[in-house]
Amino acid sequence: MTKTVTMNAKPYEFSFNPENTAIILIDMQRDFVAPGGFGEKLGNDISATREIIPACENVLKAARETGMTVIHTREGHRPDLSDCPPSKLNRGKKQGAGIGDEGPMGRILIRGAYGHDLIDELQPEEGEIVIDKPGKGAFYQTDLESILHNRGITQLIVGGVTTHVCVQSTIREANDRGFECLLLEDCSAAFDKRDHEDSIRMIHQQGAIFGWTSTSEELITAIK
Ligand code: TIU
Repeated sequence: MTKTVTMNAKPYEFSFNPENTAIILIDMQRDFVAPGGFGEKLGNDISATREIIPACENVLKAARETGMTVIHTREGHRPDLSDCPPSKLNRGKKQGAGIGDEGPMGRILIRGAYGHDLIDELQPEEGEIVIDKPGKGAFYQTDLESILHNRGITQLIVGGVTTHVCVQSTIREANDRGFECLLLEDCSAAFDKRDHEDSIRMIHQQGAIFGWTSTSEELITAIK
């Protein structure tokens, strides 16, 4: 039985048992982190989303060595777009990023397209869970909640992109379902650094209203 560990975090220390805690990396897909993808086509500078890759790699390595549950998510849709709400489709097109349109990495945000897949550096290892999600939050219309319950997971350590959209949505969904969440500040990014910083403050304000925040270094030190 692994012991409970405690790490420095905001607004106060975060204690967890690695056996009951999952690392969840949100949407580290080429469509958000590589040139020509959905994120860039929406008019964003993707450089901040690339800067977090080394820290995410370090966390994956430490989590795998510790034997923690690792979960990856991918935002995307069926090739016939039948699971994509017209509202989402229309807004993307207005911004110049049509979900399902042909892009340099295949059809944008379509399952099976090269751009939809996870970046090379953060590919899942055998046995790790990949959740394909149609929405921003990872719980909406997925089997994530039942997978977490089946594994006895009660706490989530979260990274990925973008902090203010899919990462925050997932943390809020998880919080309402009774999971304790910690955001790794240096393993998550928004296209605009202000959105990232504001998200961090929103999550840990009011005595951890949605969860805790900390860094990859604090996590790795705690689980070593
Ligand atoms: N646009 C934006 O900031 N994010 C998304 O559309 N999806 C995710 O955050 N993954």
